[in-house]
This record gives sequence, C-alpha cells and structure tokens, in this order.
Amino acid sequence: MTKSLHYRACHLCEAICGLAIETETQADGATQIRSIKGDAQDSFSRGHICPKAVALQDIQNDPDRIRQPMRRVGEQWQAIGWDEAFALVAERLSTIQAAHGQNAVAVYQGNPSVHNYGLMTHSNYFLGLLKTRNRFSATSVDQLPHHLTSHLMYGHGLLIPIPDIDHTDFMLILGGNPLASNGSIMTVPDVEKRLKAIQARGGKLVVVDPRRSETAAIADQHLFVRPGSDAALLLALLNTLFEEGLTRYSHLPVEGLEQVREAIAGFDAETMSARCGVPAETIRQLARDFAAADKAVCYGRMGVSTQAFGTLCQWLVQVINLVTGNLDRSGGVLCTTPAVDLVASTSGGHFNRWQSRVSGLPEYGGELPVSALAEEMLSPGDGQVRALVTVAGNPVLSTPNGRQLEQALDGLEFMLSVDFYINETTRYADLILPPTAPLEHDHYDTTFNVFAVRNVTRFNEAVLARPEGALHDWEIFVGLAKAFAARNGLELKPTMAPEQMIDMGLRFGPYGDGSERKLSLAALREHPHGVDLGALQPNLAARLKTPSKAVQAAPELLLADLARFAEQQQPAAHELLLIGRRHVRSNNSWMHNYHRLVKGKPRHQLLMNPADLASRGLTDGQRVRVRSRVGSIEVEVAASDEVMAGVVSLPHGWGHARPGVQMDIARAQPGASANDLTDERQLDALSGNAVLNGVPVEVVAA
Ligand SMILES: Nc1nc2c(c(=O)[nH]1)N[C@H]1C(S)=C(S)[C@@H](COP(=O)(O)OP(=O)(O)OC[C@H]3O[C@@H](n4cnc5c(=O)[nH]c(N)nc54)[C@H](O)[C@@H]3O)O[C@H]1N2
Ligand SMILES: Nc1nc2c(c(=O)[nH]1)N[C@H]1C(S)=C(S)[C@@H](COP(=O)(O)OP(=O)(O)OC[C@H]3O[C@@H](n4cnc5c(=O)[nH]c(N)nc54)[C@H](O)[C@@H]3O)O[C@H]1N2
Ligand code: SF4
Ligand SMILES: [Mo]
Repeated sequence: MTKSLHYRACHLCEAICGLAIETETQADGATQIRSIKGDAQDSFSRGHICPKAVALQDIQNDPDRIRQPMRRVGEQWQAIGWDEAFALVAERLSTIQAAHGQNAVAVYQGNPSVHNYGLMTHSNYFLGLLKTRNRFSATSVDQLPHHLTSHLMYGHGLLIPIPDIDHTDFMLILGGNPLASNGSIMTVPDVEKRLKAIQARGGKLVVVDPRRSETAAIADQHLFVRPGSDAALLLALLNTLFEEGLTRYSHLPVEGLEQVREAIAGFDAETMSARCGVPAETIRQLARDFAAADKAVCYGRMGVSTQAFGTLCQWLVQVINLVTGNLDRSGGVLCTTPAVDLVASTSGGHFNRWQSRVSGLPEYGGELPVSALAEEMLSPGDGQVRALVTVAGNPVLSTPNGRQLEQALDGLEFMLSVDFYINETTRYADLILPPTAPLEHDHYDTTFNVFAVRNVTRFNEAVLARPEGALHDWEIFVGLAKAFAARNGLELKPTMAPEQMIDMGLRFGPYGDGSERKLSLAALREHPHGVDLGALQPNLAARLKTPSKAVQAAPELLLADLARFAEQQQPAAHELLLIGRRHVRSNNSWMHNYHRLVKGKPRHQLLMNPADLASRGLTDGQRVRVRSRVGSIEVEVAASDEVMAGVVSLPHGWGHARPGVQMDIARAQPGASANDLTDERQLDALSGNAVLNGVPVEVVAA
C-alpha cells in the first residue's frame, strides 16, 4: 500500500481553493481517497476549504454516477459503446437538420462548462459545427448583465472590474452573499476573513439585501431593500453624489459623463426612496460615506443581476465606482491581468445581431436568453427546435418555468446530454455521454483567474487515473465532432489537448516571452500550490476595447432603459416577492446526492417574515402552497425575521423527486424547485436575463 499527497485546485465554485488530497494505492493498483484538506501552502486560499470540496470523494465513489454512454430505450437505459454513441448522434442531428434546418437543433450549456477547462477549450469544436442560432446557456439566468455592461462600457464582455477586497476601506455589496457563495465574479477564496480584514483595518462593510444574509450578519450596516428595486437605490446614490458635489477625478479617458448626470437628474433620493423602501436620508448618508472613504468598492451580484433592471443595476454600479474615482484604482475595482488572457485573445463580442424566433429576444455573444428555450420548442412553425444538446446543465431545475421546459423536452425528436447523472433534465435525453469525474482530469482555471481578486495562475494534474474506457469532456467533443464531420463531409481543423492550448496561452500571454522557462505549463508544473502574480494593478486604460479607447459612461441602450424604469409597475400590496438563497453545502442543483452535504438541519424551506405568516393565519413549520403566474409548489414554511416583510426566500436547485431521476439520496430530500414558480416571461427586457428575484407569489395553507 502506498500513500501519496496531491495538490489540486477545487473548481466546484468560483473560489479556486487549493486542496491537499491524500490517496492510498493498494497492491492491485486500486486507488482510494483518504482525505481532502485545505492546502495551507496555497498563498491565495491560505488553507481555506468548504464542505463541497470534501464531497469530491463522494462524487468519485457515487454509485449513481454514470460511467458509460447510456441510451434510453423506452423507459430503460442501456449501456452502449462510444463509437456507436457518436455515430448515433451524428446520424440523428444531421437528419433533423437536413429536414428542418440548422436552427432545429438547440444547445444548452450549464454552469460547470466554465469551471471545467476541457469544456472551455473543446465544446465548440463540435457545437460550432451545428451552426445553430439556438444556443443557450446558464449565462442568461445569471451574469449576462455584467457582460453586456462591460461590452458596452469597456468594449469587451469579460473586461469586468473586480473588487480589490484586500485593499479597500469600504465595501458596498448589493445582492451578493459571498459567505454562502464564496464570491462570484470575484474569485476570492477565504472571503469571510478578507471581509473581516476590511473591518479590522478600520474600514466598513455595507450589505443591501432583502434578507439579512450570512454576509449581512457580519456587516457594519445592513439595509433591507424591496426586491427588484435596487436600480432606484443606485440611481439615488449616484444622484446624491452628483448633487452634493461628492464626485472625484478619474485618470481614465471617459466619454458621456455629462449625459449621465443629466439623464439621472430627476432620480433623487427623496423620489427613489418610495420605490426601494430605503429612507432618503439613509441613502444620502450612504453616498456620503462611500465618497468619503479613500478607497471604496460598489459591487452587485446575483440579487441585482437577475431582476427586472439587472443591466441598469450593473451599469449604475460601474458608474458609481467611476465617478467616485474608484474605477481602475487600488482599493477600488480593477481588471485582472490573467496569465491566459481571454480579453486580449478574443473579440469584444456582439449584442442583438439576431433575435429569438418566437419572442424576438436579443442574442448576446451568440447566445439567446434561455427563458425562450421552451417556447422555441413548443411553438410550431419554420425554425422550431426539434432536438437539443445539453452540456453540464440542468435547466429543468435552473431556468424559469421548469415545468414548461419538461413538457417541451418530452416532445423533442432527439436529445443528447453530456453529463454524469440521470437527473431532472437528462432523464429526457435519448443518449447521455458521461465524462470523467472532477479528480480524474487535470485542471487549469481559464475562467475564474480572469475574475480573481489577485493575479494568480496554477495548473494541476489529475489526482486519480481515469478508469479504462473513460473519456474526458474534451475528448467526447472531439469524438462527436469527428463523427458529425465525417457524416456531413465537413472538413475538421486539427485540434490539440487542452493542456497544450494552455501552454500556448501562458507562453504568449502577458507574463510569457514564448519560452518554456519564463511562463509555460512546464514551469507551472513545478508550482502545484499555484503562482501568485501579485495584487491587481490599474490597467484599464490600456485594456479598453471600445472603438474610441475611452470608457463609455453613457451607452444609449442604458439611457433609454431609464424610461422603462420610470414606468415600472409597483407590486400589488397583497403580493409577496420571492427571492433566492444559497447555502455553503449546496451547489446549484447537482450536489444533493452526497449524504455529507445534505445531512443535518433542513435547508430547503420557504422563509417568511412572522408578520406575513400571522396576517395569513399560517404557522411556522406548516406546509404551504406557493403560487405564481406559472405554477405552484408545496413546501414547509419557516418563520424568520431574516427576511423583510413582504418577501419570501426559497433556495433553487431542489425538487429532485421527479419520476426517472436516478440520484437516490437527492430524491429522498424534501424541497421543491423554485423554478417551478419563476416566470419565463419576466425578464430584464434590455438583456433578456431572467428575473429570478422579485417574483410575485401568493402563499396559502397547503
Ligand atoms: N431560481 C433560481 N434559479 C437559478 C439561480 C438562482 O439563484 N435562483 N441561479 C442560477 C445560476 S447563477 C446558475 S449558474 C444556474 C446553474 O444552472 P445549470 O448549469 O443548468 O445547473 P447545475 O445545477 O449547475 O447543473 C450542472 C450539471 O452539470 C453536471 N456536471 C457537473 N460537473 C460536470 C462536468 O465536469 N462535466 C459535465 N459534462 N457535466 C458536469 C451535473 O451533473 C449537472 O447535471 O442556475 C440558475 N438558476
Ligand atoms: N454554496 C454555493 N456556492 C455557490 C453556488 C451555490 O449554489 N452554492 N452557486 C455559484 C454560482 S453559479 C453563482 S452565480 C454564485 C452567486 O453568488 P452570490 O450572488 O453571492 O450568491 P447568492 O446567494 O445568490 O446571493 C444573492 C443575494 O441577493 C439577495 N437578493 C435577492 N433579491 C435581491 C434584490 O432584489 N436586491 C438585492 N439587493 N438583493 C437581493 C439574496 O437574498 C441573496 O442574499 O454563487 C456560486 N457559489
Ligand atoms: S469554496 Fe468550496 S467549493 Fe468553492 S472552490 Fe473553495 S473548496 Fe471548492
Ligand atoms: Mo451562476
């Protein structure tokens, strides 16, 4: 028996924590994981770990995880060989496209697509061949407003300024709960310590959230805000900064600032207070405190992105940082200089070049809003979607009106899923192709180094050998591409392994000189704990990709959206507004099949303010029926003064007890899917991003 120690970054969430994983190999070669701990030698994560990483061994050993291609025959699943599987996909998709056009095949790419670098480098090798405009992803139930804002203001959707959390004096967080999420579009392992360090050096943390979240609970100030109304609060903050002369010089070239000042002149704190529920004097004082801090950060995440004015919110966040002199400044917000630089190596993207067939929703970067996916399948006519490829996604539980999507999936002529579970979505597939498990492949974080609070880089080998016959995600896409190209007589460009692509990216990136010695994959292999490339530095002026090379403070689309905001309908008095919630033991919809993560006190309940329970004659712990325009669920309610009156909070990603789901532990968990309530017609009309927070619901006894 031999033991060995492996260092490895965790890529389950955005935090990139270093892990130290001990394995034990028997005489017969069988290797087991003995322990998973935080890697104290990783200077970025400093030994931080969360319970999800410990569950990597449960993913590895889960008897429900599928390990061979599975073909559905009636209600049964049959294992088939890889080549047969690839040929089947090529035949079915080609036939459907030949009969109904290229757009008849749709694609949905889920969240792990950006965490698994083989998917980043190779999924398009096959998916690009499909030449369909019906491409969807989890972006439009998440961070689309961030990309669109950066695209419009800075000329590239990935040029997103990141909070310089380690050097700031004042952090204002709207709609983010990093203590549960471990940070998002802000890669920050060990975030609790870093937030507390702001306070320890005399700085301040302010959280704006309709729920006193875990992060709000450690803040110096927490403001309840009515769900979906942050644009009012942000407008009032910006208005106060202008009106009270609290703005500061920016060294950046900027165009349009005067237009912004004029456009928001009417949105003063007194008028906006009624919209957002925050007293006008509190808003004005917050603006003064923010401006008075030497270095300050305004940061908004899920709670403000996935609401009716998500893009307006993200734009206002940027402008507040800009006019207070905190954009591109140490201790404010800064763009990274990643070792593999996706900003330098790709074009800035495009928006609204085409629209979805049924509702006319805009594309961004070649993808349409996923709220339109079901209607594109259900609405007959030229261009109707008849086949779907899902990759690392579970849209039945993660996109609005999941029940409608189920109905649509049931009517497809063919569906392929690249995934290792038979879950709420993939149970509709005709064929499931399972990749290797997370610890069976190597890892380089192409995505989240771009959003990290320090410039960092690392490459790690696989911890466990892959089982014989298993394929990595990227190899599956190469197999699919070859079979599809062969069937259609297409020429396929040669490709190389993901690690070779990263080697090139490193050598010719900002820290490389082309040689192996300076920065390359070989050089990184010598540093399994990762390499720290230093604190974020001002770099935006040189990185801007706008045609004028100036920051566009006043994009026309956003100024125009102010008119839509001015006309926003206010919620009816009897309605409750549904918001979401994350927990550190949960990861979207797919980590509930591990006993270690689901044991203990229940976390699926609907939280409701005691006053709202009382006025409805409901009691704590009772089963209730929650109804929205699109559907209803039954769930237990828990009394909680964490949520403000008029608001109910339900986590997403639950509701596994659907027929055919083959995840035994998950199925046994109580809880319903929040997205059986969210409404595919409620959108941020500007971007097409889904509204997942601030959904009107009614709650009655079950
Ligand atoms: N109501 C509500 N809905 C939400 C949210 C919310 O806050 N509220 N959050 C939204 C957000 S931010 C997101 S990102 C989405 C997530 O939505 P999705 O990405 O659609 O769903 P996940 O739950 O992340 O499912 C991931 C799937 O990938 C599989 N998988 C895991 N690792 C790999 C891998 O390495 N390779 C492959 N091929 N498959 C893998 C898992 O088995 C699972 O089926 O949900 C969104 N939905
Ligand atoms: N443990 C865990 N970690 C995760 C994930 C997970 O599922 N579990 N998912 C990962 C993913 S894919 C993402 S995108 C990130 C998300 O990362 P975060 O955005 O930090 O996570 P959330 O917990 O969704 O935080 C949203 C907060 O917004 C609040 N909120 C809701 N509505 C409103 C509103 O109208 N206004 C304001 N101001 N606040 C509002 C909610 O109460 C909640 O506290 O987390 C990532 N990390
Ligand atoms: S916070 Fe947890 S899930 Fe996220 S990277 Fe760190 S250990 Fe992994
Ligand atoms: Mo996400």
